[in-house]
Formats: sequence, structure tokens, C-alpha cells
Amino acid sequence: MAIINQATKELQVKIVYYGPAMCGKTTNLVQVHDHVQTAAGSKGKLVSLATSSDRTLFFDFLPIEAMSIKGFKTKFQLYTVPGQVIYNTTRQLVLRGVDGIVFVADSQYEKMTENVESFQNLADNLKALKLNLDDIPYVIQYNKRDLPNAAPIEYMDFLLNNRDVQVPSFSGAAHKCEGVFETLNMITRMLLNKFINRSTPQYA
Ligand SMILES: Nc1nc2c(ncn2[C@@H]2O[C@H](COP(=O)(O)OP(=O)(O)OP(=O)(O)O)[C@@H](O)[C@H]2O)c(=O)[nH]1
Ligand SMILES: [Mg+2]
Repeated sequence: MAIINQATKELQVKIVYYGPAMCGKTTNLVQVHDHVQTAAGSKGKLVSLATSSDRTLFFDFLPIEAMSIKGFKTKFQLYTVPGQVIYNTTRQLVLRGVDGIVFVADSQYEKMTENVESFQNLADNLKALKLNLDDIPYVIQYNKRDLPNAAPIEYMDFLLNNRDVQVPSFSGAAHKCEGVFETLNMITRMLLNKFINRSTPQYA
């Protein structure tokens, strides 16, 4: 749940990058960290808790300060979960207090089962937190479009973007920063709209 702090005039919003192992979640945050330009010039440090082989062990965390809205400074906190199946308890912990989600899918044909399982795992973990995917703004990024064995977007939409309301989706090649900011801009815009329109804010 976003935190609106009247005293410091800050709005704090948590975005979690979710998806199967090796799909490119950490790469998205690295690219945002390397290329983000904020009005205040204030990007935070990227904190990564990774194993020696660069697999996320716990999470990555990147705070970014965005524009002021109605006099409130907006702070986005970007997190990634570890995609490896065994780290589910950690994924549940990272999801606590989530406001918006970027689901990163791996476009390679042979990763489709993992994509679908990870998406189902996201829905299950939200349910365990008494949250419902239908109530949380999220977008999908079809990453690794540069690889020759990438499945067609239509097929991936059919597998992953097939709920009553289709969500915005983006093609990505995160290691080249393609699609990274398009994805981030959309989820932040969806979240800001939600909070601007919300009638009963939660005060900190
Ligand atoms: N070809 C290609 N490689 C990519 C792309 N995005 C990321 N990678 C590579 O894929 C590998 C895994 O990327 P990560 O960002 O560490 O994946 P992750 O989703 O954080 O993985 P976990 O932490 O294990 O869940 C790295 O070697 C990246 O350089 C892409 O769009 N295309
Ligand atoms: Mg990672």
C-alpha cells in the first residue's frame, strides 16, 4: 500500500518486477539505474543481493525520486524477486506492500511453461497476502525479443495476457535498454493515476 506522508509531503510507491528465473528482472533495474534522469538528479543506489553467478538471492532494490504532484514528492521503490522456484518464501516477502507489478516474461519458446507457472505463482502469492491481481495495476514486458527463438507476441498474449481486461504489454531487449523505460513509464503512470483519483488516502 502506498504511503502518503503529509508531514514530509512524500508519496512512496512500491513496484515489484516479477517473472521466471533469468528472464531479465535484475537487468531492467540495472538499466534504469544506469540511464534514469530525474528532475532532482536524485537516483538512489542499486542494492543487489545476488549469488556469485549473478542470480538474485533475495532481491534488488532501487529507489527513484520522480516529479512532484500536487506538492508531493513521489518516490518509487523498485524491487525484483528471485525467479528461481525454490525461493518462494522470499518472493512472498518482497511482495508485501506492493502497489504495482511489472511481469517480465522470457520470450524464448522453451521458457513458456516457466512463464505461465511464474504468472500463476504471482497470483497465488498475492492471494496468500489477501490481494487480487485484478485490483493491482500491472504491465507485462516480453523480454529477450532479440533472440532468434522468440515466440510471437500474439502467442505470449494468449498465454499470459488473457484475463478479462488486457493489460499494457511491451517488447523488450533489456540488456540493450530496449523497452525498459516504456515499461516503467506505463506502470508509474497507472499508479499515479490511481493515487490521484483515490478518494480516501492512507496517511502515514
Ligand atoms: N539476449 C538477451 N539477454 C538478456 C536480456 N535481458 C537480460 N538478459 C540476460 O539474461 C541473463 C539473466 O538476466 P537477469 O536480469 O539476471 O535475470 P533475473 O530475471 O534477474 O534472474 P533471477 O535473479 O535468477 O530471477 C543475464 O545474462 C542478462 O544479461 C535480453 O533482452 N536479451
Ligand atoms: Mg535477478
